[in-house]
Amino acid sequence: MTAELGALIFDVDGTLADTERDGHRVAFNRAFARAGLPWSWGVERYGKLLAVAGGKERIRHFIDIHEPQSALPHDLEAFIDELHGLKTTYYQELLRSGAIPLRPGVERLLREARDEGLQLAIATTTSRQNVVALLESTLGSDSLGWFTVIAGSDIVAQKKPAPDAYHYALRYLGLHAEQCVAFEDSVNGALAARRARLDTIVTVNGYTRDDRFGETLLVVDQLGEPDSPFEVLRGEAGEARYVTLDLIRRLRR
Ligand code: XBP
Ligand code: MG
Repeated sequence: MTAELGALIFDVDGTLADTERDGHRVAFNRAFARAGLPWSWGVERYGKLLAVAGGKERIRHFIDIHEPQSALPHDLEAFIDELHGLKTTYYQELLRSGAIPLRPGVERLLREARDEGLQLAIATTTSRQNVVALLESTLGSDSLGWFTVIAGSDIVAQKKPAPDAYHYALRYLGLHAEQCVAFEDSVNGALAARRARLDTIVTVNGYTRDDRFGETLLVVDQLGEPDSPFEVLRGEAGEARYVTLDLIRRLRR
């Protein structure tokens, strides 16, 4: 028998909001310019760089491939830390300016889950401070209290595709994986959720539409709203036109 649904666990970047192309990418480029570096990550190049989870890891990967290290400061780790700190400042500025809304259906589903007494959690590769900035700028500061736990890169040992953020969230929720459903947008994220034995619903975005996600409950282009239905890319949603708790429960059976 399927365990009763107790919590929804959300990824952040690409899932709660389309933060990558017009958020993180733009902030990286502002940081590069500020640091006097002749680097600029275009939309397409950034899509390829997204295969590397984590902003600092992404910068290091870029350097490994494109930049002779001799041209950079000797203490590469400190250099990357500083550059990433700068990027985080620009990213949060962007969020606080209201530049990045939540994706369709996210607020509706969060509210439905709260109304039904389900717990909510976040499992992300970005930092808690970035999540706080996103939630405050979209749902208001009270919304921080909606989430039992925000499991971010600052508290777990390994970033996705490792399952650490999900394991941490599950421990905090006091629930088993069978009692929860994860929401992801990327291959690395879906893999992390699966490694934590979670059922997963994937909402793809421009960068991940053609990716293969392995075993999932459903792959859609968005959670959808009554007046703007989702497109089902993989799985069977029956008559449903947008993701609701009722649909999630049916998919889990
Ligand atoms: C996505 C990521 C992050 C962001 C950048 O995380 O891989 O690295 O691209 O954020 P998720 P940072 O989808 O799991 O939330 O620069 O803070 O790493
Ligand atoms: Mg993501």
